[in-house]
Amino acid sequence: MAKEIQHNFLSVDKASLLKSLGKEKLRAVLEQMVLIRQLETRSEAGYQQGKIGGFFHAYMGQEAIQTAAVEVMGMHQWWITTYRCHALALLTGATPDEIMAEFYGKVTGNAKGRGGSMHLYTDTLLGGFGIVGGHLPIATGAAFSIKYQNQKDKVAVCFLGDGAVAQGAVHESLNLAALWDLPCIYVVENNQWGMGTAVNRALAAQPIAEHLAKAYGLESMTLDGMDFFNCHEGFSQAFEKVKKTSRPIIIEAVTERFRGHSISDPGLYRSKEELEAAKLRDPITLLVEDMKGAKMITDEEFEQMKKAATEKVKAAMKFADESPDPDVATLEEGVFAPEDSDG
Ligand SMILES: Cc1ncc(C[n+]2csc(CCOP(=O)(O)OP(=O)(O)O)c2C)c(N)n1
Repeated sequence: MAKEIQHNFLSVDKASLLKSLGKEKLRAVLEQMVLIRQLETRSEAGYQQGKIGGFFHAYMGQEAIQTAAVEVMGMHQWWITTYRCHALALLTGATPDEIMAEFYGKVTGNAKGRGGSMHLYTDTLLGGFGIVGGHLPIATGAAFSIKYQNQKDKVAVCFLGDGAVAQGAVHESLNLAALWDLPCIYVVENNQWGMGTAVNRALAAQPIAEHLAKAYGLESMTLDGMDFFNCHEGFSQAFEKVKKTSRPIIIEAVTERFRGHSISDPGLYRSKEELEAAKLRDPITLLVEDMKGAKMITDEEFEQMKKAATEKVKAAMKFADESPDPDVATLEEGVFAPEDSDG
């Protein structure tokens, strides 16, 4: 039996954070989390109806992490993540319309219908990437460019899964970032599973961030990824530190995904009871409860918020449905392939 890992979460004064963030900001944050959830839930139905094809990896359960990160640092950093990229695309400025049209493979999509759910981009999101750990060298390069151009207020933020931690490119990236003092925040979203493999069966050394950081002489932090406030405080501290020192930092956000690895995964490796227990700490519910406690939202207002998000997503589905397919004649556009030569 793999041993249970004890996580040392950052301690946070939630009451004062609730107060300093205030009602307006927290409502906006909750609205974003609800929109991400609705977009993915409705898309699953679109998938079942055959409107959406290809891979589809839901971020459900993990919403507090990237929502807090973008809220703290603003969308104008360099952002980069895995194929589980729907939330980060929305948070960094992609519209529900263009995301949905991309899911539908339409020409109006975020990547003109060529990327699908795993490859969304914005002006500051360098992409959703399908090769596990393969995007860390890109994030590290983005941090290098920030340092090279002496951009003092900017950082690169790279999300990766627990399943990527043992990958070689991850370690080469951390080594270079530490060696060259690159302003990169590496966030391991530990959702407990790499496809069907439990993290405790895959990684020799845990807690993840503490061990990785020690190996490369860096600072680390462990966050409760289900709790928006814990994430918010952690990202605030990390952002300030990295801007001040230009040293990279490693964060582990402990979380749980509420769906299978992808839409075609029935999740037989995880018991129903385990999943139900995880859902008791749904990040949206936790935030709503905290806001209700501070009299920042009522049940009726929350219902209204959900309805408004659903309407946005339904409109996006209509837009995607009515959009044209890409023209076959454009198939070779935007594709990088060196011209064939004799040599
Ligand atoms: C280099 C590489 N190896 C294997 C795969 C197949 N694969 C796709 S996702 C995945 C699991 C990754 O899990 P994790 O990093 O924890 O991210 P999560 O899916 O949990 O967000 C694997 C092994 C891949 N895409 N790339």
